[in-house]
Amino acid sequence: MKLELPDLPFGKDALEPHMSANTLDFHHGKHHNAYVVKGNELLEDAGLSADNLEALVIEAAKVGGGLFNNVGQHYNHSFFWNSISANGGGEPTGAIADAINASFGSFENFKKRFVAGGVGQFGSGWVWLVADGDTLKITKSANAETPLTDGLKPLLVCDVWEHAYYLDFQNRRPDFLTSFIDNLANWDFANHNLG
Ligand code: MN3
Repeated sequence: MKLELPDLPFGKDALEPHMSANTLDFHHGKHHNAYVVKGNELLEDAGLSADNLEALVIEAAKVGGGLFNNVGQHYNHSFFWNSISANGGGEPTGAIADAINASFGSFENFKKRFVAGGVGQFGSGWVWLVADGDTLKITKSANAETPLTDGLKPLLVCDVWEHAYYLDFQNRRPDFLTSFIDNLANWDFANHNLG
């Protein structure tokens, strides 16, 4: 299968001032696009048989190297665009709210731990809300790594590579993560993933 750059599920300026059109121009138009182009180059000779993206990520992880890095980054970014919304942020409702309270005690405690997870990811990577069976957990992953390959179900992700926030927040990664939870987190998507 070939990788395809998805359209953003919102207007490029719809997330202002929390995530600028300038950031999205670079992040989606340059960074994500580069993973798609390079990933397709490497997939041509890789002989992988997966016919959906999740299965392709798991197959590519067995190969590793540049192939996994580009396929993994395509999956992670596609998931990230759906994890943010102009109507997002604040406290969730529905099943995800109940699951967060059951696993973390309170939304405030979840938020504290999610922000700490993203801050604590040394260098480039991602912080995830995942389901491990009936329990929700916060995990972090380096570079292109993804909880999919650990048998966990991703529910929501925040990109903590510097390219995700530097134009809007400079070095203030904690502020970016707090803003992600307060203003952008797409709880409808998390509810959908929780199933
Ligand atoms: Mn990124």
